[in-house]
Amino acid sequence: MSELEDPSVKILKLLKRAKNQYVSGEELSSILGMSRTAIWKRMDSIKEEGFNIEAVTRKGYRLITEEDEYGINYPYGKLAVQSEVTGSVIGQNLKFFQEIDSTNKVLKKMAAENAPEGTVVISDMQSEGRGRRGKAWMSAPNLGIWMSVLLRPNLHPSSVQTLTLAASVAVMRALEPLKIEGMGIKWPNDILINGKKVCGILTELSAEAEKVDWVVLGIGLNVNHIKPDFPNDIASIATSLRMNINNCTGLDRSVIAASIINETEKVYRGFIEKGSSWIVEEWKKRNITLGNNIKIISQQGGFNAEALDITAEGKLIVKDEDGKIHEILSGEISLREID
Ligand code: BTX
Repeated sequence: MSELEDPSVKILKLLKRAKNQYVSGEELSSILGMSRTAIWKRMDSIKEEGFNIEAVTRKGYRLITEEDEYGINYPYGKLAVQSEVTGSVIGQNLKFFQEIDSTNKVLKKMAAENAPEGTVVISDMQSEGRGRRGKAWMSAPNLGIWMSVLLRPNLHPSSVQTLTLAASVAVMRALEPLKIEGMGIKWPNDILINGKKVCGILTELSAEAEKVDWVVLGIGLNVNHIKPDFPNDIASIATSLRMNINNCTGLDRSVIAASIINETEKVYRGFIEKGSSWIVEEWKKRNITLGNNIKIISQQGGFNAEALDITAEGKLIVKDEDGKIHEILSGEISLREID
């Protein structure tokens, strides 16, 4: 356990590890180096987040959990997420809100005020969740993961596109244990399940000419929605994890959010240590764009092309109908319907 960790998170980890068994106040106090009264006070903060803790004289404390076939259903909150975080940077500083305008907006402000690398903002709901070019991102309460991660990479601004790809790789890696069929990354970083969007990523940055100051990775993941939860205008293009798992009555958002945080740290380290070619390989293994006929839509209009490859910087290489090769940095692409 890291020295900097919140004692409430340490206690929660120990109670979870005990798996419904009692942990004595004495044991907690000797492991954590805190008085038994201090531990007792910390239990309140854990209970406040919705955890069911039983305290019995001479036995100690016990975390009472409910479990279904998809795992234990913990409450969704700061301590719940942090008690599943395994890395040492991302998620150590974590702000959790019930409701805010946009996690990206809040984290960008914190970044400008020198928040440390790895700071994470999560909200149960967003009143002004945003996608690219100011489009609205539906972020209703109780249903999804609306989260932003702050990075301060020592990179040239032109390399940020690779970081965007890295974020989609991290989300895919976190979701792979769910074994959902038909899930993949659409260039650059939407995650689709059988053609419908389950996750969108919005990367925003501040940079000087030669160096990035900060990057905010905003991740929106639909977790527990059923079809009527989506407004009419997106019901036919959106999906959730739950909708793609047979008989699923709901997944634990804390555990999934923490897995995304943990994988983001691993993939980010991989990028720093092994370079962008490693990210490109990881991305290619999971993409659903390359090899397809697609329509490139930009402000200048649209053209049909075949998606051939991506460059080391994450640009999409396409061949148009006249055989001309283009490298595309951003803009919107949509997969062309194939009869
Ligand atoms: P995007 O511009 O690719 O997608 C936006 C489009 O996706 C919308 O115009 C709409 O058609 C559709 N859409 C809206 N809400 C949803 C949804 N919940 N599920 C599926 N499709 C939807 C993608 O932008 C990037 C989204 C990032 C969202 C995160 S949430 C945390 C962070 N904070 C914030 O304000 N944005 C990011």
